[in-house]
Amino acid sequence: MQQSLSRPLNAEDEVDTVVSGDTSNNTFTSDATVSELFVLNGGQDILKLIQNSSGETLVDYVSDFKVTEDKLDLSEFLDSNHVNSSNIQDYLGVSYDADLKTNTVSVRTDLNGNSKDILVLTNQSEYLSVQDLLINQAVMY
Ligand SMILES: [Ca+2]
Ligand SMILES: [Ca+2]
Repeated sequence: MQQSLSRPLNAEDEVDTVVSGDTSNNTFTSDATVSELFVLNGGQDILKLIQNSSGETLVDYVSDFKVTEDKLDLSEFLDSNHVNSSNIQDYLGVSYDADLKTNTVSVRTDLNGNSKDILVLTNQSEYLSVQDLLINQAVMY
């Protein structure tokens, strides 16, 4: 039997809570103090990520994000006074892990600061670049 090297990340092992949508369009708002797994279950869904007053947020996960259908509302992290379509690549990053099948979204709140991971998209068959997110208008800020 052929052994697969791939070991997709099972986000249920990583989180405190699983939040499930239905097949219609859902809007989810993350709790900054809880690591959550969002299961979108189809439809055109929006996930708004929140940070608490001290700027902390626990990493959340989405098991079935589709860039052509779903949107991430990152307006709490990307200040529209500073961030625009020409410089968003300086503030937003995505890294792909081909073994875990994850795209990890990170943000930088100011250009001198370190970037921090805020969201892990699991079950991702390929790398999703910031450009891919922007072309599909999948990021709100
Ligand atoms: Ca959360
Ligand atoms: Ca849904």
